[in-house]
Amino acid sequence: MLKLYDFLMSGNGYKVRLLLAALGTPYERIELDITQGETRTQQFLQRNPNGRIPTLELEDGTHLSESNAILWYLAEGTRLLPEDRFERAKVLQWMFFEQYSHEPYIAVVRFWVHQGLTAEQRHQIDEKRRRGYEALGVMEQQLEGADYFVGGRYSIADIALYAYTHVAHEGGFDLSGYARINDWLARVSGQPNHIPITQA
Ligand SMILES: N[C@@H](CCC(=O)N[C@@H](CS)C(=O)NCC(=O)O)C(=O)O
Repeated sequence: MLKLYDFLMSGNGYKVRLLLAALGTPYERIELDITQGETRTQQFLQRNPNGRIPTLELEDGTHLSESNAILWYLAEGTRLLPEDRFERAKVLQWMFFEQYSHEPYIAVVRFWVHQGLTAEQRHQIDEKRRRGYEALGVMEQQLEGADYFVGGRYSIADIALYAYTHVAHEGGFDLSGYARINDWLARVSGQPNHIPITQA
């Protein structure tokens, strides 16, 4: 059986949980407390030298990390990853956007707020939020006349972007002015077998 090394509040971990639930794939979830350094033990570093969840252990004992790589691996051959060459590249485009222009601001601010801000973080937070709103602006624009991010269908691009967007308010982001994002969030949470981020 697949094993997922995870941390419940992590949106990166949630992406994988959301996809596994959508596909109805059974797996064992192993919770590691990242606030206690549990991904930095010698034992875990052998699974992922980068010391981070999510990390997926396959049936043959090999490991895969980086949430969007895991999504790609699990979605291959399913309705959640298009077959068309251009659409597949578009899925990658949005997943790279998520990692470079979205997650470093929206996810990081949420984690800071959750943990309690240090003096240095207090100094940086306005700029992080500004960049987060920039990413939300790009998403709002893309969703003009489109129900989903790629090819008019729900895909792992939506899963990757949903994970931290739907909890952006926990980092103090106000999504009330983003009508298309809100409609899209509702479409994603209305997908069959949807689970909340709080569900282990
Ligand atoms: N780019 C990675 C980011 C993974 C990541 O930052 N994981 C965090 C939790 S969301 C973590 O494990 N942090 C523990 C640590 O850095 O010690 C992905 O998409 O999977």
